Amino acid sequence: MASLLETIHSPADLKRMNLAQMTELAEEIREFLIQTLAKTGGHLGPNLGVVELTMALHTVFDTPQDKILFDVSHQSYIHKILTGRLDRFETIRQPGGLNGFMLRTESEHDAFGAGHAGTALSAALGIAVARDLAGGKEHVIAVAGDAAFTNGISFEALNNIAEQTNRLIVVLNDNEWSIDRNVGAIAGYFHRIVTNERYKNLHDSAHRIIERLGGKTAAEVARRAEEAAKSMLWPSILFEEFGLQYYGPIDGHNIPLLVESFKFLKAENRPVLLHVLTQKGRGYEPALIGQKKFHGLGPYNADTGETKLVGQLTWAEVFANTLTALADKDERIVAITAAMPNGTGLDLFRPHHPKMYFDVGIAEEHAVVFAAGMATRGFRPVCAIYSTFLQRAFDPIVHDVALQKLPVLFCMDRAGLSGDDGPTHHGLFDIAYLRGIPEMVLMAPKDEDELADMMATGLQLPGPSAIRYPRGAVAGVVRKPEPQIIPVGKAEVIKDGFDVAILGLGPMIAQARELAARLEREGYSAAVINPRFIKPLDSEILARYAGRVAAFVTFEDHVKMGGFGSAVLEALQELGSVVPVVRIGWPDQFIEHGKVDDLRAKYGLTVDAALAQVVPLLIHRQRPTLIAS
Ligand SMILES: Cc1ncc(C[n+]2csc(CCOP(=O)(O)OP(=O)(O)O)c2C)c(N)n1
Repeated sequence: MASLLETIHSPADLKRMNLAQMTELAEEIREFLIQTLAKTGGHLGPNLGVVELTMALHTVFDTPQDKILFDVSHQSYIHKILTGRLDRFETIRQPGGLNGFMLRTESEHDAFGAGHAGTALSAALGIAVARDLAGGKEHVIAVAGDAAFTNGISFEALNNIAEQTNRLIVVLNDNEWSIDRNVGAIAGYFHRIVTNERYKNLHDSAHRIIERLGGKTAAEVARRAEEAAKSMLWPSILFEEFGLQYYGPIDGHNIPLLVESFKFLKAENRPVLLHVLTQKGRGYEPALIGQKKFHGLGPYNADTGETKLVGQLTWAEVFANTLTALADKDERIVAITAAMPNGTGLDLFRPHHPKMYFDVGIAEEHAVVFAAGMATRGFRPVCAIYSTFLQRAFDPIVHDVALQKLPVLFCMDRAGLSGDDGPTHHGLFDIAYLRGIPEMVLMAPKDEDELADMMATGLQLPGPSAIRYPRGAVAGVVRKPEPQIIPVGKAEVIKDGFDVAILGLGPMIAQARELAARLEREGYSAAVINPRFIKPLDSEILARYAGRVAAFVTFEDHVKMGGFGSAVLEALQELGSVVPVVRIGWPDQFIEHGKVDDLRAKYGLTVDAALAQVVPLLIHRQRPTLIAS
């Protein structure tokens, strides 16, 4: 580790530094991030863009008294480094280590946790109003990216800020990128401000002021920088109409300018917005060339930026290729993403059907209502939204899609534990929130071939349907040349048996097969069932096995409460069955970040755990070996 960085144990150590030291520290932080994240993976690009911005914030403001909130908070790594977590930083996103997002339980400097976009302004306003009510003096600062302003919540907050408080600082961290290029009218508006000639002139003159500062006294530096900061005032009709005084846009890599701007803004007695221009991936060529890739990634070669090739297709890729092929034959199919073309795989669909592809920005609610609108006009919209982000759109799914029986297909990637990203990103609730919605058909494929079948099936249903599938690589099974329509509500019996029936939802069919093999080695006869449908559930099959087996076992990568196992229990109860059900799934608590296999072992989502629970229930079934002896 380099020398200046080693001296940082708290923001006080940063505050002692002069400009030259801060400039050097910024470079050390960049190098440290590049080298460390090469081993751990993480959000490199966004963090390289906010090194100076975060340093300036911690120079001017005093956390934990002052509250700094980061939208999404994937760009809070420098904040973590500067607030006493440098010594643990190499554990970021590692099991038992620092979380990749802000976490209130991790540090008193983390004023508000996040992982989903668009929350910073609302939360900051809540904190500011609480301060006002308590008569406090602390400053509240919300740092939000340009793409966060494509999110409705940010605008709901903007609509409310000026009415509620006189003291709130919003920092618009504008790098023109979401994960992909930022989209929509807001992105266009920011772009017009930045490319405006008048801004350029102001910007150049401010730069000249700052550049001429070399060799001047500290007081002179401060005075001239403040002059520069004030000259950065350029009206933005949009924010002014919301009652926020707009400043900027300023160079987000110019430390004295940032520091002086914050000093100046901190004395303002009205809500303000500072528009800061930053470069995502700054200081690291591979991240500047590969903006999308370096938004967030696994380990890479620090020298070249190369990552290991996965080889095997991912679920997202199979989804996108299948959708492309289906859309080749059906011109009613449209694909919708909420700012996740890369993660959902839809960037593979886009070149084939550019007119049928829609990136609506980080706007899941809008995406779903927009899909509903298209469906009323005969289109077959496919909303590709991660399980965790679709949580945002619960009401549109109920009110706009299902209630009107509209044929929208929801393809939920990252359904199940997401691993390193942690609780903000685990997709563990979708069954619970979709299962109770009338009209909904809810499916989970055991492999990629079945994913294609389910997509084809969902796309010919008269109403809404949803498919959940996990993150990562598929198993690599042989695919049929054409997807087949699956009869709705029909499970697949993979293997018959009479002592126990094991239902493995989606790819957890692997655990079901393994449990069956283990039980058979013990002398029991185990049926393996691929449920395919969580809703409607195949109660015929359940009834058949209820009359035969001594126990059911369900495996699901979802919380147990309200999940697939619960659905099986309810169905059995309605059938009048009292056959016990061993439910294997996630407990009623938030699951930390970590490696999927480790966490499954820790929380009992294993074949061993299932075996231990089911064997006592089979006690009355005599094993063949016992009969023989
Ligand atoms: C509700 C929600 N939808 C999607 C995402 C996925 N996501 C994470 S960061 C990001 C882009 C953020 O862009 P911006 O706010 O401009 O910050 P930057 O990464 O450019 O610094 C997206 C779409 C999310 N975190 N939350």
